[in-house]
Amino acid sequence: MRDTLEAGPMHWALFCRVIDNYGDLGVAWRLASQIAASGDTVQLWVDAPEALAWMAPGALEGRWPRVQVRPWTQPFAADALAQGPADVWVELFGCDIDPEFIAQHDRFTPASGAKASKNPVWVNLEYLSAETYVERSHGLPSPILHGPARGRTRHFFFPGYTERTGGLLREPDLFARQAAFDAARWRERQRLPSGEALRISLFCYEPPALGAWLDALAAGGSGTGQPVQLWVTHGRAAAAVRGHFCAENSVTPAQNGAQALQVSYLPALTQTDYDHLLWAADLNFVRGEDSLVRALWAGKPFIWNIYPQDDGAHAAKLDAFLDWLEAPADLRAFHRIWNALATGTLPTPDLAGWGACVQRARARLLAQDDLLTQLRRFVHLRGSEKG
Ligand code: TRH
Repeated sequence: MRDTLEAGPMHWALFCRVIDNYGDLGVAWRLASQIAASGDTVQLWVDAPEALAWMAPGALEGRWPRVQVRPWTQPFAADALAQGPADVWVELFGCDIDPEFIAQHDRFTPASGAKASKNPVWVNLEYLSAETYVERSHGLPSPILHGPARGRTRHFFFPGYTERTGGLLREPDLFARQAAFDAARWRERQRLPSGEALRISLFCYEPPALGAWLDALAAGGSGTGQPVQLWVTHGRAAAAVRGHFCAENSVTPAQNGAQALQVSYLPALTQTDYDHLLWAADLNFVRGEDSLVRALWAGKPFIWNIYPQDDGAHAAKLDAFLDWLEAPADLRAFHRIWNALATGTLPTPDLAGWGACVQRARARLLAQDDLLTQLRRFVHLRGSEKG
């Protein structure tokens, strides 16, 4: 690899396969846009980029400086190296770089005098977890023994919550933007109701406890003595809430501000506005991976709907996260019921106590470098080892 510090901006190739939902693409886009904002160039290869149309308007049309989103098709694009070979290859979430991309790289002959990375740093960026294997596995090499990449080595890079992991994505201006954020104006722009209320954002799968929780809110049971404004995100969360209120025997929520629960259905927000939603609410319900991180940065009390895995592996993952969070007993109990790992009545939210817990966790995270800073350092180190 060329000396990245001396040679100026680097060129990155990111690979992402969308499994379902928005998290894979959401993380890929955050990483790509942060790399580009730092002055490097990025090619993001993704098999289903359509959701970027609302997540990051302009991204698909090439209106984002230094980021090129390319469809990851079969056969693979013949002109993958039109912008020159990449210095860094990143596979997101265990996907495999297209063999044709590697073959094109190996066939590439730089124009005379041009510097070309014959030996890019190859990173596999893994899923986020607070489990202990993450610290053990972060940074490990994995030599490739077969196929067109035989002889190369890729390295595992694990995001995480502790110093011995790769950290979390966090853009440099995040807290300055948060401090300048005007929640009342944002709510007005989104046409959300005004008035004093407990404001709750809801982004979830289909938690079995959802129906009983909605009915309790509609019956005046927020536990805080305040009426509730529930802001429901588009997609599965909206379908689940609508489905519940259409069902017989559910308590009808308010059509106006007079009742205990007012429900607002949101359009698909940009990633930036999704952050704003989390900053404007008093209590956030998040899911998956990326919105969890954003809820931590928002510093508000939150409940996490973990992505359920067929083998039940999500139970240990949730416990590890709650341990790291140092979650109090009632917050743990809420999580276990919300994630169908226990049954019973959901505890009344302790907004002050849960919020303080999140803020302490955020302070611990802020003592560590963000993911891109760490990834860059990692890439540079691997590059200098190659010489
Ligand atoms: O959509 P998710 O459930 O994604 C999940 C997880 O990432 C999980 O780990 C993965 O294995 C699985 O998909 C396949 O939740 P997540 O991770 O929070 O991603 C949602 C993204 O969508 C996030 O980047 C925020 C963004 N978003 C918006 O931009 N606008 C919106 O209106 C909403 C609701 C979300």
